[in-house]
Amino acid sequence: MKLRTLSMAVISLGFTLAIFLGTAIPSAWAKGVSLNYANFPPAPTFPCVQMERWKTEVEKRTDGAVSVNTFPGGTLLGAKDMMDGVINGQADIGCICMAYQPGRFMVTNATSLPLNIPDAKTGSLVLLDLYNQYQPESFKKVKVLTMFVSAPANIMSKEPVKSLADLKGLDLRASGGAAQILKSWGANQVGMPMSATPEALQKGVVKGLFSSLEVMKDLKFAEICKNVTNTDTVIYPFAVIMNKSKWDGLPDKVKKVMDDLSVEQAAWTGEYMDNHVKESMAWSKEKHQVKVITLTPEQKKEWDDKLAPITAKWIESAKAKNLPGEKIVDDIKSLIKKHM
Ligand code: 3IO
Repeated sequence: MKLRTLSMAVISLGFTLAIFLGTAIPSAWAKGVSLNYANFPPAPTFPCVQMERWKTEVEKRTDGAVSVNTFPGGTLLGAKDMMDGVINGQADIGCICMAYQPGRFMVTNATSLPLNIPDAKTGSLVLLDLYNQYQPESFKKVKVLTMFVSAPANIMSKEPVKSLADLKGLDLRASGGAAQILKSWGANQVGMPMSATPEALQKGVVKGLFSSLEVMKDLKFAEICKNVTNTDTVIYPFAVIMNKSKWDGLPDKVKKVMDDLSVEQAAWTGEYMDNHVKESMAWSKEKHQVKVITLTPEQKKEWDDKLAPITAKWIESAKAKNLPGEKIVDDIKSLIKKHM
């Protein structure tokens, strides 16, 4: 009798467990998640190319349980609304260019000081490391999915820029750290996001721009800007951010897929960028007879010397905001060595 009661108990416990497991731990990805991902520039540009790559990888690695709906070209959020739009939940994910709100992202924008980041792959890994090391206050309201940078900026212009004299008072478009560089060289720097630049160039509001050269092809700037002056100066830093409560609500397995992608995505985007700049310039020379101007070593020194005060000034302004300015700059320099 006793034995029978016991076996009954074991069997019913088994049933209960089976039902419990069946409902509480269903197949790993059972709950479908749909995410809206906003981006500000047009679809052919690198921030959007990396967005499509991230979408493909996430959907693949979650067996389709996560679907990502991408919105390039500012169709969901524009360049300057991106950060707050994601915080407010207007989009689940967004891609921001930190240069468009330089005061807001002090620590990470230090990567756009003239510290000679050699290429986008190195820069992307430096930026992501710096972010992880400092966990800046400015990103506390969001989940950072990855970060990456543009290739070093060069001058694209309608008229050739062969000297600082040619640059004097010239209306060129740039933002953030890159804008400080243009000012130091005596250009008339005009600030606006990349997404507003095609129209400004078309209308003649600006006579050129200062950014990475893949836009010569992706935004067809080679049709208007027939000249490139190689300066290889500073990068533009970017971040991909997610709404915090949306992130908190994701299954752990999904979170792991996204966290595991973070560094890989930064490296992938940097590498894509570096290769694409070469492609873009080959295309620009061949299809649009774009001329490349290289500074002489004497000129390069003259131009670089003008930039010397920028970092010192930034360190002071960082200190004024209670940030360890010197340490941040030193850390960026060591991170460059680490990833080069
Ligand atoms: C950039 C921004 C959007 C699309 C393509 C791009 N290539 C380089 C940048 C950097 C940037 O944000 C800018 O404004 O120059």
